[in-house]
Amino acid sequence: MEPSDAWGMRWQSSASPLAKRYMKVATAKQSLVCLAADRNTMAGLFDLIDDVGEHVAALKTHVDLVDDWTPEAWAEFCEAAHEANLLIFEDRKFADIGKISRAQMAGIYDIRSWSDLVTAHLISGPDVVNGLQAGWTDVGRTGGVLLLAQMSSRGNLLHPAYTAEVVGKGAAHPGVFGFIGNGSRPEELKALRAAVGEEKMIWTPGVNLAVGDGEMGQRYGDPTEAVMAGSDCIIVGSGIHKADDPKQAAAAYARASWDGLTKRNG
Ligand code: 5BU
Repeated sequence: MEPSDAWGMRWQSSASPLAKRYMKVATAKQSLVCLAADRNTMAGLFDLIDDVGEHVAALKTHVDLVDDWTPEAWAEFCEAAHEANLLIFEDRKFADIGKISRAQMAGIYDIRSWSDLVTAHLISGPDVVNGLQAGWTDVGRTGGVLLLAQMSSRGNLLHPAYTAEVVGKGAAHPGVFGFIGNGSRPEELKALRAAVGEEKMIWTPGVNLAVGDGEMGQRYGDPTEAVMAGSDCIIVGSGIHKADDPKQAAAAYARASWDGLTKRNG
């Protein structure tokens, strides 16, 4: 299948090479799954790529939660991710002023040198996006920012008026790849898609085949429903990395997400 057939308006209206890269990978693997690789050892992370790389389109990291992190091991890990044809997305949730966000793209983790995508809150104003883009430019790379328009956690303070402002400011910015939406609430996602329009991506955490409340305030919605409501990518962590058989689980999430895209188009 061609990406244009699978993605319809998402593909046609996209002016972003990065979004097109994601859509191509997702089509090739028939998977709209981003694995939240929340394991705290390098060995655990390498095992995950080996096990599930073929069934997921992107890899979301929290680089600062790995106990035995070294720059060398991380470089190898990113290499393994590239070999498995995965986009790399650091969920750093930047939120500072522009120049500090730029500086935070460097530092010990040097996120600018290996990430394709990062998350940011727009709470400090639009310059956070310019700062992050400057970070990638500093090392001759390009990347995209996913702005947090909604969150999956209960009691979060990203109320509808805030969401509307984030979408209004972010939708026109070329450095913004898209928005994080709440995967646990299809009705919120539908409203978000209506506000965002067709061009930008919506990626959604808070998704699990076991719908309901998760640990410590996390909430989960159904993967197929999230995609039908407008999500372009379901972000799944423990549903895959804590499963008895992560490979089988990743394949099940891939199927559920692809089914959602087919139904959304049909
Ligand atoms: P889980 O194990 O599928 O619950 O992991 C969810 C991941 O998505 C985890 O890495 C969170 O940091 C991330 N996340 C989230 O759960 N909710 C949000 O609103 C945002 C990110 Br933004």
